[in-house]
Amino acid sequence: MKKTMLRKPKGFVDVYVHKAGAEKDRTHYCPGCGHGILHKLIAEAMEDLDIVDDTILISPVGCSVFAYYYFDTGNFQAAHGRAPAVATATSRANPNKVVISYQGDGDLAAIGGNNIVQAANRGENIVVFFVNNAIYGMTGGQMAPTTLEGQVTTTTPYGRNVDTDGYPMRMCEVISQLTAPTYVERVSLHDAPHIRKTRAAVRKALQNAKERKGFQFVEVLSTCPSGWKMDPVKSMEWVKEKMLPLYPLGVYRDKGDEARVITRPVPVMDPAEVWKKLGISAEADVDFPRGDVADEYKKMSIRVAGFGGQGIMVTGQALASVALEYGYNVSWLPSYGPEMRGGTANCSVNIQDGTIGAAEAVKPTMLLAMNRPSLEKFEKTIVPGGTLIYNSTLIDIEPVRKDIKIFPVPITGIADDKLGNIRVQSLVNIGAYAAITGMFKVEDVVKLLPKLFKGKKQSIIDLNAKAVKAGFDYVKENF
Ligand SMILES: Cc1ncc(C[n+]2csc(CCOP(=O)(O)OP(=O)(O)O)c2C)c(N)n1
Repeated sequence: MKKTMLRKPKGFVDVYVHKAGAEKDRTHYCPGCGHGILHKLIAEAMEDLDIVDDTILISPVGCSVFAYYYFDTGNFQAAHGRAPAVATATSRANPNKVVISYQGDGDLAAIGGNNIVQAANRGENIVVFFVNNAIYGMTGGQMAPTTLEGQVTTTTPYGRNVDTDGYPMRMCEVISQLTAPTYVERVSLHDAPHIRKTRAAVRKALQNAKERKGFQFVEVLSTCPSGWKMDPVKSMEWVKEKMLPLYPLGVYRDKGDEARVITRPVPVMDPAEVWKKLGISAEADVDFPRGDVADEYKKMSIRVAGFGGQGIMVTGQALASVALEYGYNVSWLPSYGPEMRGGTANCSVNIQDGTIGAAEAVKPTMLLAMNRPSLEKFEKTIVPGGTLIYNSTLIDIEPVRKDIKIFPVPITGIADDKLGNIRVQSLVNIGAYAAITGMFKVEDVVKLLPKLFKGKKQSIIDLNAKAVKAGFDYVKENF
């Protein structure tokens, strides 16, 4: 006797672990939701095409956000609407993988509208499964670009009015206007025969992807009983009666045998290769031997903050550039206020051996505050035991922290009164930093100035050399 065994397809993990300790044998989707059906069709197809271990699924924001609970594939979580961009990078870096971008209509057609059009236009080697349930499901039923005319949602309580809310967007029609896409089809999940057609479309798209045949787009008309405030059976009928006339099913593009296998150069990951192509010498121009640096200054996370025009960014860049020559790993991350000059500006610099994780100095080991608002804003963020250097020329208040080392240095005064040029404040900062941390030697910084100020007059380089020394000497003489 023939035995039928019911089991999960291999594209799914065995146990759905929703939260630590909460293992479930069912999904988080609402009863009657189309996502579960489509998930299953994809999981089965992946097993049959033998691509489970070769697939990376990008799950975006929306009800599909938890796709990683279910699929036994690689997974990246993408910001709302950005799955096609993440899929692009994933596919380019892993040209032998099948990359799936699984998106809802809010995600794909609203916030991610441009992302999807650009990825389609580039003909990325990705499969897009576009679940069109005519509503934002996850957030409780707001209007989506695909919401029907007259359809009541929480944001269109009187029904979608095309004059104020625009017309429902037909994404298959939009995507198939572009030249690059290989395969574009609209299918539906409203009854068994159509689920079978959806099954075929899913397989075709994944087969094409397995053969690296460019951009595959399958729009799946789906149900959202919770968002639509209908029971599952009524939802199925609603798709048939209301959605089908507006969103005709069928193949919108099939290049068939004409489809080209798309191969692209893999991005070069080796910096030495990139430098070679750009004609930059991979060798450091100057290689400074390190001096003795106290343990507390061996792993620096620095926030430099002040007014725009105070040399905040140059200070950060100089810190990172000099440290690089001592063989540290460095990062520099600028953050500009709305104005170029006079507004607030700050940057984060990391200097350390080993890998730098976050570039932003959220909890800095050192704050270099060039004006009062910066001190007031960032003093509290310094780690206990950290260091504060502040510009005592402009800051007329006392720092409040008692658990940090504090160095008031009249940076503006040294630059302006002593050296006669307020624009050299940045290098005064570097001198003070060198004296406090022992990380840089003044003569090394001076050696590097022609590189830091490439193309500038010798007199400017000389003045900055004086500035480094002045900052260094001030700290040495006063602390
Ligand atoms: C940047 C950003 N904006 C808004 C949200 C809120 N948000 C979460 S899901 C969602 C809509 C998702 O709708 P859709 O893509 O249609 O997927 P569905 O839930 O219907 O499957 C929104 C607006 C968010 N998470 N991130």
